[in-house]
Amino acid sequence: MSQHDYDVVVVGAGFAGLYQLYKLRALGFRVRLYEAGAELGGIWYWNCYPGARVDTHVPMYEFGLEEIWSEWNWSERFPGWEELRRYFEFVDRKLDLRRDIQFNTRVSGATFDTAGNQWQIELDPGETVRAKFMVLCVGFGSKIFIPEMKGLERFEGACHHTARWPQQGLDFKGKRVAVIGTGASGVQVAQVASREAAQLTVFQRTPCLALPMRQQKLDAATLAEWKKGYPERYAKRRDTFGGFDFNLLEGSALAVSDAERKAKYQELWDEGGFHFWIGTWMEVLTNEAVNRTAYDFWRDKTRARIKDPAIADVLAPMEPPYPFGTKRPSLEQGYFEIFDQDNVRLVDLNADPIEEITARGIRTRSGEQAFDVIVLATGFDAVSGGLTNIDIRGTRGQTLKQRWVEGTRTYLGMATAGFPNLLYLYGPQSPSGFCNGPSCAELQGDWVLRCLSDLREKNIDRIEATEMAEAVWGQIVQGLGEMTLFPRANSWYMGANVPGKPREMLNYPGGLALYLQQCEAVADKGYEGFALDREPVPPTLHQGQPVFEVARLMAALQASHAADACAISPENENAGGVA
Ligand code: N01
Repeated sequence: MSQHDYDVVVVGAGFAGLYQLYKLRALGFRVRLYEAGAELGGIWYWNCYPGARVDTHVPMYEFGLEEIWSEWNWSERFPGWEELRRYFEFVDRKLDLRRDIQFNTRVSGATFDTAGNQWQIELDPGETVRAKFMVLCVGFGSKIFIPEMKGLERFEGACHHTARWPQQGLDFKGKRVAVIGTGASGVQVAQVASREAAQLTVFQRTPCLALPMRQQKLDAATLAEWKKGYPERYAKRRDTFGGFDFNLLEGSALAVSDAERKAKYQELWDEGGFHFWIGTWMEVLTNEAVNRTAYDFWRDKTRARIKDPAIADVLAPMEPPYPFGTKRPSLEQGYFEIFDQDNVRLVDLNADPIEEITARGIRTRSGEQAFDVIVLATGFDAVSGGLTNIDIRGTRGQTLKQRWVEGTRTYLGMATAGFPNLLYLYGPQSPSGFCNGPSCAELQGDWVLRCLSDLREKNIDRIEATEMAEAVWGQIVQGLGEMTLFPRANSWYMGANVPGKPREMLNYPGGLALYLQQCEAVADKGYEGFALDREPVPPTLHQGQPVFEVARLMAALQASHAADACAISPENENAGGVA
């Protein structure tokens, strides 16, 4: 081994990459982590726009490692980016991570050396290292998306994408601020700008069905009490849909009366956070009629907070702009009230589209408005973009980008045929976007650790997904996706936010629990569906228990779709569900 040969190169210093580094090192692997940013934190290094805050509650949005949570105390239930950065500094000190991390270094490309079963990895700034395995932990949002906008380069004020915000900060005080985009980032930045800016204009293309965050200050006494239950709460993550300490409701939303359903919605609403989204009945995400009851509940609650009915029609229209929950609901803290302020204006881009960006500001069909700052809260080439952004060349001379030109192809959402010894976390066709990041980092991450340890123990030098297994996995992911309402929205879950990107279900929609069962069964059966040292392990996917689970889930979803035919109507609604 030369000085620059590693057993494993990990890419990305967010939750997933840091967990890999810590655990691989403990297992005795020679490992090196490369990070494009100047510090730890992954997305929390880049996301430092005003108001950036996590939408997942404590203690789910942190490592489930006792050596960390036992000593770390958050000040809020939904921490802001500054506190998240302090958390990563603490994790670094406790786990002594940075000695194996190279910052300000982007992995720009990689080629597989078939003779040596090694990746030759190109770094920017220029250096080449070699590693037997490469584990990509680049997150779902490492490639930002900026839409084509005529004249954008001409704007003379400050213009920044939320995930490339200046590290030194940018003050809104006394300025005229434009926010384009109303996803999680847009909502958060608009809330702050409404308080600080002289004038704020929010440009909305699609309404954001945001939910109340219900922030809470935390103190040491509260946390000490909570911590008694942390082990159980962390253990529960693996049995749930979204890797949280709560789950989708058992039973059917159609089996309860209208009053009972509303009472349950109210309870979830009062809990705050994502409870109203993925703590509700699965049918909300699969059955149009049930979904409509959730939308109507959200709409009525939201409209009651907006004084001007014309603004209410744009923010919370009477008819759903898309099925509730099929675009990620942001969490808000007084978002809908800002539009009652004199310094805040809402532009409905469907009625008044942007024609061009000018040197002074933004010209829509109705005229030009001058700005000092334009905030591009326009999201990401999510889930797959961070992976295809790296020039990774496999055994067939093709890059990952070329291989996925018509849609992503993966096995278990972690490997692709033609790219041996390459594994990726939080990637396409894994629970990723539907799953809490730190939960996936650890639970999906544990599978990678087991895999690399098993290969080492058995002296296996090469692992590669087979095309057959890839095809089966693709069918499972797309099949499950078609039984939900997700394909009906133009969301990043479907790759539909980036023009020209193939439209497909990018995230495994069967839930984390089922996903982990399937991955573990594959490992238990000697990595079926993979080729080990070029020898395919015959796939028996159709025989394993987890696949029966998938079949059961598919049947439940199909039944729920059939129920659409006898949807809830005013006549049968009060009778308690489906006729
Ligand atoms: O990005 P988004 P985001 N003209 O893609 C609009 C995570 N996250 O950065 O809906 C005008 O959701 C676009 O409009 P439309 C979280 O998982 C988490 O906000 O496509 N507008 C949309 O409103 C989240 O889901 C946290 O019609 C255009 C917006 O830009 C994910 O990141 C914080 C446009 C993009 O919304 C992405 O969130 C931040 C155009 N040409 C992010 N193109 C927390 O946990 C796009 N838009 C707090």
